[in-house]
Amino acid sequence: MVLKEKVVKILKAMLLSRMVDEKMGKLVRQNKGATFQLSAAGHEMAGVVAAQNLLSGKDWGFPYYRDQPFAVGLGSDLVEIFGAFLARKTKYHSSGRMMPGHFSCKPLRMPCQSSVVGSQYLQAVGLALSRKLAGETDVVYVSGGDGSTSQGDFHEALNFAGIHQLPVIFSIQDNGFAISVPAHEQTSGGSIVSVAKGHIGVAVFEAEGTDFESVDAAFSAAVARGRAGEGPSVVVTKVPRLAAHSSSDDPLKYQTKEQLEEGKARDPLVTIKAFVLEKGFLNTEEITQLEKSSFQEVEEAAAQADLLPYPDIETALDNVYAPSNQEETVLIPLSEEKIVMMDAINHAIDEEMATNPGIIVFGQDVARGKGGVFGITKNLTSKYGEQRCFNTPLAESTIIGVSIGMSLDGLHRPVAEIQFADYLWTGINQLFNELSSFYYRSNGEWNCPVVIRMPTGGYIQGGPYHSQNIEGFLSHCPGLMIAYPSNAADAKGLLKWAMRNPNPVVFLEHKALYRQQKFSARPEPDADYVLPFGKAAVVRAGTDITVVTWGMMVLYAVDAAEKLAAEDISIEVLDLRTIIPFDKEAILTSVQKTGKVLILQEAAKTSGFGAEIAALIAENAFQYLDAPLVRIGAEDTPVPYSKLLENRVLPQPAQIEAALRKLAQY
Ligand SMILES: Cc1ncc(C[n+]2csc(CCOP(=O)(O)OP(=O)(O)O)c2C)c(N)n1
Ligand SMILES: [Mg+2]
Repeated sequence: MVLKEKVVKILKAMLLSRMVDEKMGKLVRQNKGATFQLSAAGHEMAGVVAAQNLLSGKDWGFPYYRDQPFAVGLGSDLVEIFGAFLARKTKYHSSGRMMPGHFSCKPLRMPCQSSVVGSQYLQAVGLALSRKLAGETDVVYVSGGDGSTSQGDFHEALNFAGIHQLPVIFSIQDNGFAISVPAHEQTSGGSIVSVAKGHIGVAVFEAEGTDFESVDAAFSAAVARGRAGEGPSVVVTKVPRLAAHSSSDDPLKYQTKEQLEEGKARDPLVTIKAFVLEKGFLNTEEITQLEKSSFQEVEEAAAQADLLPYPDIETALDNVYAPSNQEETVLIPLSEEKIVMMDAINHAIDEEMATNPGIIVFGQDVARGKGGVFGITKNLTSKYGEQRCFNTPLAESTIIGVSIGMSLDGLHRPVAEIQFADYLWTGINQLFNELSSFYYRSNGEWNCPVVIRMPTGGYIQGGPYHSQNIEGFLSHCPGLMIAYPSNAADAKGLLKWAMRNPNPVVFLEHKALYRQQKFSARPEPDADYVLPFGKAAVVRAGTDITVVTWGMMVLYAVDAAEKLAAEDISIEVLDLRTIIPFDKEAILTSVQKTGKVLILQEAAKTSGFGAEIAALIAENAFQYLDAPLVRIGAEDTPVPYSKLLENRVLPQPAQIEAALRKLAQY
């Protein structure tokens, strides 16, 4: 594109974005259906010039909430932008689910943005890895403010992008404030530039956000570098924030009038117009004409958006989970010989990798001969190559954030490992705030088929940090699916279903069951066997008491039931197999039959998943109960290391038997 054409396009997009902001500000002040605005005034040049250096529809963008100029510069429909601002039914930008300024548009390759400052970086990096693995030459743009660079995810993303030399352009729009916090309280040294330069393999460019040539030079160099496969870049652009942080903020609480005036003197619209005049690309009259037509365009878009319908109320419940078409298949054992659960899990992944080239395994220590600290992914690297089973840095947020990004273009299905469920917490934001709700908050536009495997559970003297059971926490996160198998056959079938379904799954694997022979080892199902989530198994039928349980506790329940059968107490053991969704019908049917129930969980008792089951029964089967329901869980303490102490805390067989006897006598 010749320079004149490019600069005029940039001026037009900058004008449009500014006028959209001004119109939105008016609508908020007039109370015209909009309650909140994040103005991008002052940031226009950084976002628009970046967009103009990309190939719209080919390259990818993760613009943050103040990067409307990027979204406009890339070609977003203004009616849709106003529609999202007014929380109307729109095709893109979430259809009333996200607050204004959260962009999402599949044709423009802009995945749905969350409100969490800084979590976009790892997702952009994951997507860039997916594109690179697929041999594509797209580049991935991701933006954020100066405040966002304080987040660990930003630094994790630079590290990962550097290791893999990914085509990512990190655009940092440095306006010197994060709401009210000034740069010197935010970043050691006052700027992220020197820190970013410390990342080997990452190029750093600095630009003045009011100087077209400086911004354009930075982005064109960064894009060229990414396109040529030379690796990631950071572009730090100094920009003024000409408006308040948001429509709820008053900058006079933390800035003087003089400081605000100083900012206004650095208006990029003034400098771009001066540049256009100086170069003779347009004369004053032509600029005025362009301003008039842009104003008209913005007014018309706002008026059209106001005619859009509101979302239908009942759609609030739609798109929590993407539909899965994987039906249950018949279990045909490969032979009579039993295999242990860890081998069943390995075989499930191996078989899916063999048939689906999109499956990529990664995590800490998972590659090559080690195959994770439990050896579950052993030899997958030698079989499928370094690109399909690789180690990640020791960073859980990276593992989950990268998984999200990798899943977004539909080419890859990450099957990631978190080394111990106890260490999920350093990555929990990417799971809880990002992965689980991607489908819902984009109103079904983007889905993330990601499986995250986690060894879990106690009884192995793992102490407080290798014994946790976290299914109760995870069950309180709409959008996630959770499996917690008790035996090899279920583990294989459930994991294969998980790897073929379109939703994010947490797959909990009890460490004490990996090699368990007596109960958990089973004849191996053949490669076609899949077990859909949400179907409990009646492990043992009975008539006097129902035990509802899952994971390792299934073994204890079956042992207790066998023992008590000799005392003429007939116990039905229900293995939930999956926590979300869980089989409500099977629980209620069994409780109706027996009239007595023990809910048995390994996790600490208070607010565990057992409490949810108790509530289900109390709400729906109270009239069938012949005794108060009983719950057993661990003590409400962390799990201590000493076997003596661990036994005191975790549920024990004698305790379970005693509770069942007491229930039988009630
Ligand atoms: C993780 C997180 N913490 C806090 C917030 C609330 N918050 C929203 S924007 C913001 C300031 C961000 O500043 P910066 O990254 O510099 O971007 P700017 O708004 O200045 O463009 C804060 C604290 C949030 N959204 N996410
Ligand atoms: Mg800022």
